[in-house]
Order: sequence, then C-alpha cells, then structure tokens
Amino acid sequence: MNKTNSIREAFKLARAQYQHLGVDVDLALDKLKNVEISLHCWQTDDVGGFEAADPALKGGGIAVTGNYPGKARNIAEMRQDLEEVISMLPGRQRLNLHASYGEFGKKFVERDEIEPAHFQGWIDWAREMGLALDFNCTCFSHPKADGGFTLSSKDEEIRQFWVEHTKRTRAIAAEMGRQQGSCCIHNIWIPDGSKDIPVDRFAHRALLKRSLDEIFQLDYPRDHLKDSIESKLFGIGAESMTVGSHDFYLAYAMSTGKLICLDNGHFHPTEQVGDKISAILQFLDELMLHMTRPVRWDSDHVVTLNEEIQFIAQEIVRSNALERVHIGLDFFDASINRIGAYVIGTRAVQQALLFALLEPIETLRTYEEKGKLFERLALMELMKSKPFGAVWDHYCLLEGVPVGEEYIIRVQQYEKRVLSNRI
Ligand code: RNT
Ligand code: ZN
Repeated sequence: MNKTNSIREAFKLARAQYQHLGVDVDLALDKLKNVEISLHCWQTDDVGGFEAADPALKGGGIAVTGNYPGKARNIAEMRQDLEEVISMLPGRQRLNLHASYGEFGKKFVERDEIEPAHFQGWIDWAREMGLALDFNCTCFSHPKADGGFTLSSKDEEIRQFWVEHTKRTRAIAAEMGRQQGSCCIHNIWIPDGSKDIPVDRFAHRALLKRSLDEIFQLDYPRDHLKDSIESKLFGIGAESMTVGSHDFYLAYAMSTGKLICLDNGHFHPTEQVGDKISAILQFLDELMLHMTRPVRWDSDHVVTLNEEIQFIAQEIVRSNALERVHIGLDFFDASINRIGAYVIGTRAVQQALLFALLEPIETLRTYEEKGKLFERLALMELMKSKPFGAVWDHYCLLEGVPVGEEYIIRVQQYEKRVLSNRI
C-alpha cells in the first residue's frame, strides 16, 4: 500500500473507532479548520524588529538565547520565511505584528511618530496571503524603556511618550482591521517592574491605570479593533514587582470591557491557564491567549503538545468558546531552525485542539453528573491512546500540507536553499 493510501485507510479505521465512542470526527475537523491561530512575527528574527535602534536591547525579561544561523535580517526575508511556514500549516492563520516591524525605510522613525503608512506594506502583503493581522505596541527595546518603567513611569515625559506610542499603535491596528475586514486585536504588554522591593507600588499602578485610561479614550468600531491587556508575574530584572500583574489587568479588563491576554508563561508554575478560561468567560465576552512553553520560568520555548497546552485547548472546547477565545502564539527560540520552530509550535496547538474536539464529551459529562468518577477518569485515559494521529495525518493530507514527518524534510530543504545563504 502506498503512503497516501495507508493514511486514508488508517483514517477510516480511526473514524470508526471514534464513532463507536459517540464522537463525530468530521464535525471535529470542520471546527478545527475554522480556528485561526495568530502567528507571532517575532520568532523569525529573535524579537529584533527592523528599526534603526539597537535590536539587542530588550529588557523586561525578554531574553532570546541561541544563535542558530538563518534569522531574518529584513522584512523581505521575514515575509519569505512566514510564507514558507504558512505553506506547511493546515487550517487558518493570522499574523501578529509588533510595532517595531514597520517599514521605516532608511529613516529613523521614533515610536511616538509611527503611522498606518508604515504598515501599509504589511496590510497589502497580508491581503495577498489571505491573512488578517493583529498588532502590538512595542514598549521595550528602547532607551526610554531602560529605566524599568514605561506607561507607569513617574517621569511624565517618559510616560507621555509611551502613551502617545500606544495611542498610535491602536490607530494603526484599527486601520488594519478596517482594511482587512476582520477585527485586529491590539495587545498591550509592558515590561514595567522593579528588581528590588519597591515602596511605591501604589503610585506605579495608579500611573498605569491613568495611562490606560488615556490610551483608551478614543473608541474605534469594534469590528476594526479590540484591545487586550497582558499581565505578567515577573521578568528578569523585574523580580520583585511587575506593575501590570494579573490582578491589576483582570480588574481593569473587567471594569472596562477589554480583553485580558493570558500568556501561560506568566503565572506561577503550578497555576494553570486552562483553569482560568471558564472562570474569566463568566464575566468577559472574549479573551486572548499567548500560547508558549515556560521551562522553569517564562522562557518562551517552542510550544509542544504537552499537558498544559492540552488542558487549555480542552477548556476552550469544553466551554464551547472557540469563538470567544483568540489564540496567539508567543515563543522565541534562537537555538533551533526558526522556521521549524513555528511549524512545531503551531501544529502542537492545532493538535491540542483536535485532541480536545475528539473528546467524547457527552459521555464524560454524564459520568460526571452521575458521580461515576472512575469511569470518567478511565475514559479520559483511554482517549490518550485512540488513533488521534491518524485523524491528524489525514487532515494534513486533505489540507495539502506536509503529512507527519514530511515537514522535517521540507524545513531542511528550506534551510539549505534559503537560510544557509544568510551569512
Ligand atoms: C513578554 C510578553 C509579550 C512579548 C511579546 C514580544 O513577556 O509575553 O507578549 O513576548 O510582546
Ligand atoms: Zn506574551
């Protein structure tokens, strides 16, 4: 039997097995196909950006390690890489850009001077690619972020600088949303915090609140722009306090109807983002996720199909919230082939979603309601060895993307043909 036929046969048998358990595989695949994953642009170049400023300057705990050859050196290379990545992914993607990736030409454009025009090239390229864009203010990698505080700075000039920057990035995001006919999510993450014990946490948080109020003064149509705010527990050099903590942003989001962005690297190691989804969705219409893999700390390793990611996917699906939860990726590993990193990470999230969609949820719920807890646990365990891989492979086949290990070869070829020439 040739390879394609064996994938088809395996799928037929797998589908029958899921059917016996009351799971509709075709319905699961239909749902999966419509889930958009927002690819973070910053894995292409180690969060460098293409401004004239020094890309090595990061701060706030964004630490990229590794020097694997082939990183994108300019926007053309970045697009080339993203096109290659997307050609290896099933399903639908978006692209999540940072403000530091504008097309500024040779001129240095200050962050408080950026405009939609600097992103028109991205909007046009994305349209051709059939992608929608999401966007972020870039409140790090800048001399005015060096003091450890941006939107919560006690230095009024610095605070205003970042307020102006973020007002502008919202305007750019709204313009993206308008042109692409799909709402753009604008996410705010700031590095603000302090290494050692501060005595004026209150003032910094009051300043952050004031800045956000100023930034959000202008309303945009909700089908052009939605705002999300991303909390964090700590960063390197900000171990003792992070101004934008989870309590702070959750309270702010609750009181203003903003989206909260949950990055699963931004919590205590035993705290689970999966558990937060059904809690927050009782009060907020929508939320945003940054899917990542923290290894001992917020290390931003490439996402793999681990229990943490599976739990998040299960909770989205079990809460029937695929349309209320916006899924983005956030990792940056410079120690392996960067294109391969994207493919591994995105596929891992998609696989987690598929695994969740193939759950015999009705049976599990019935067991739970009847107090049949052994049966519930047993069935959840059994699902782990069902032929989920056969469903996934067939999905990739239908989507016309590399099946299984084929993408390893594709990544190797791209490395040889393109990446290895970037020296
Ligand atoms: C940092 C946050 C933030 C960044 C990106 C580059 O800890 O996770 O989302 O990773 O904005
Ligand atoms: Zn993040």
